[in-house]
Amino acid sequence: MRTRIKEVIGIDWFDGAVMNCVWEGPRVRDILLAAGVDECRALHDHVPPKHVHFASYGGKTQQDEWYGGSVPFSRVMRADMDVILAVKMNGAPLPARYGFPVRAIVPGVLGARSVKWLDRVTVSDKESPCFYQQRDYKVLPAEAVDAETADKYWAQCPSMLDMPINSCVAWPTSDSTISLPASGLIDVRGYAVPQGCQGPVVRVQVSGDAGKTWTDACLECGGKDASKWTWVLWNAKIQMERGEGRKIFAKASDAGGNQQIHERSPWNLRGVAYNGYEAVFNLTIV
Ligand SMILES: Nc1nc2c(c(=O)[nH]1)N[C@H]1C(S)=C(S)[C@@H](COP(=O)(O)O)O[C@H]1N2
Ligand SMILES: [Mo]
Repeated sequence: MRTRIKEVIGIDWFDGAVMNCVWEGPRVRDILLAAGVDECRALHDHVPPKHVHFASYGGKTQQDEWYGGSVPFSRVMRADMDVILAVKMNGAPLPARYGFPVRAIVPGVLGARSVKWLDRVTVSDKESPCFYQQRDYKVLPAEAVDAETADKYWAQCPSMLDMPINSCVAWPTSDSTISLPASGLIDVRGYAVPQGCQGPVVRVQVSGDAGKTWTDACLECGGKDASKWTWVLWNAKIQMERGEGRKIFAKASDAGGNQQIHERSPWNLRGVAYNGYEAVFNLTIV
């Protein structure tokens, strides 16, 4: 958002803020049931639980005394949402920096809710009071242009949960120069992720002529047989012409019928939830 539209308050993630690996651990649902949180009773309670908080009181964070986040209780209690407390990553104990000994994993949801170094789970009628739930990770309206004008919107805007459908081109890269092969076809490779829990990605279309024509990419792993949570890696050969300032568009669709719809997403102050399909820009082809 900063690179393509205008300045934001946020870190430059570029195309790399994504995690795809094998997580293992019990469902939070089963832990809550074992702890006596009864789904039926919960539904009829005077103050029904609405949120499940994950917290790590191990140390201060930049903006708060601890780190925490919450997700809807109804999501956690659905076995098919796979909200787990992970104790293994890719078959081995969690590495320290990824949350050893235990962390929450909320697939399909922004990473901020997957609390690392977890030491408390709380069922509550309110969202987590942590700074990162209340005053961060929200898509603010365009009127919020700096910290001051944003102030009144934090309480009004919903906390982010499901991430939007997205695709990224890993090769070729923006601002680079490549030579056109004799075939006239450029090899393009990337990944795509579905919207929240509505995966898998079922189609990726690529354009080398600013959207006039689209070519279907080949889904290398994943496709309709993929788990709904995983990314798909894809490749395509597309016709492009020599010249400067060339662009590549990549547009994903998922099983839930979601598709990237904007060339560039509408701007927001924190620069979050960007999923424009303009994937490569300022490419020189010689
Ligand atoms: N305890 C703790 N958990 C945390 C954070 C943190 O600062 N402290 N950062 C969150 C954010 S914002 C993200 S994006 C993910 C990053 O997870 P990763 O390190 O496995 O990529 O961890 C989440 N869990
Ligand atoms: Mo994050």
